[in-house]
Amino acid sequence: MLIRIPRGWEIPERDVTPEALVFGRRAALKAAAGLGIGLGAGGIALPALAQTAAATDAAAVGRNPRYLPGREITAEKDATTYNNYYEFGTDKGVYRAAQKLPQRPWTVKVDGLVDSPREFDIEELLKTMPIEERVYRLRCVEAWSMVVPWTGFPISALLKAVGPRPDAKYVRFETAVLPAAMPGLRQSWYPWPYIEACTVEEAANDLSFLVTGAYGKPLPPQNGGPIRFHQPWKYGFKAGKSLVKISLVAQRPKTFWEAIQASEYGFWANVNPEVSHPRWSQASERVLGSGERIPTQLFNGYGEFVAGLYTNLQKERLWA
Ligand SMILES: Nc1nc2c(c(=O)[nH]1)N[C@H]1C(S)=C(S)[C@@H](COP(=O)(O)O)O[C@H]1N2
Ligand SMILES: [Mo]
Repeated sequence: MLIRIPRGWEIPERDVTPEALVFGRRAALKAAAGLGIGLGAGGIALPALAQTAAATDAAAVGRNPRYLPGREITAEKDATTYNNYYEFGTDKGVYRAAQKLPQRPWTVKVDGLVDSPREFDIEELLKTMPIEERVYRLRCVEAWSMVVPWTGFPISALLKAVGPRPDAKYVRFETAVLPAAMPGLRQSWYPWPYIEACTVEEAANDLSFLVTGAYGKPLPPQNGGPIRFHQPWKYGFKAGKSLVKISLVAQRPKTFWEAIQASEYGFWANVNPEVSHPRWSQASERVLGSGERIPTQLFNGYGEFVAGLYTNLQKERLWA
């Protein structure tokens, strides 16, 4: 017999509010998270509580217990002051310049091979998407790494809202181009806008996450605010920042780094310690903050969730 347990987004907001009135919303949500309320069948975090809080208080969002990092969370200061965001320049200190990126108003167009193409306001996404916290590892192709408590929602929830058509094979991510705020765009030899992509099948994997917050706060612009992508089993350059358009397409898009140097930065870019970058080893990584060197893991340690995506793709250059 199949007993149906309501999922998070099916818990009406009125069921949450009374406690919030008594203890204060934030305390109530924290307490609920601590008690494991908001955990549904199979230990999936229930996003309703989170969703209620999302717009006002990202700190109260429930942490998804399926994907724990097994490593210490990187200090917020380190994760928010050591960044790759070439639109603001090629050094790691772009957080200063990135403060000029306006975060509101912000809309994301979702178009291409979908039944209902439309433009979403960021506030609407924060209110309607199943917001939860994911503590993910991030492994940059440059062989440094960090662990960040992101908040956001699986991209599958957004795709469900627009209805990908059967001929949609790839998801293409486009970053904003705002010359007044982004001095790096003057480096005109780069193929702006920053484009990234994955397959529809990869996007359907629950790990594929649209990030709207970090460390319980709105996502800072230098980390790709107000909305960026992240697939933690791939090298960090696959995670397009400050997205303005997400398109479902039939052909594999030419991605930013592939256009610059295809021999070094391929389409799949799954983390693999045994496949060296042409110019350096990928066997280990430098931990942001401590500076410690630790071994890199296949699929950045997420193989149990994603290896199955690639069993029929052995002829592809899956790793770099
Ligand atoms: N638009 C855009 N997205 C980008 C980049 C960039 O330069 N521009 N750099 C990528 C790289 S190489 C990495 S490692 C991650 C870094 O994310 P973080 O700054 O939040 O650590 O962002 C990725 N997304
Ligand atoms: Mo990177």
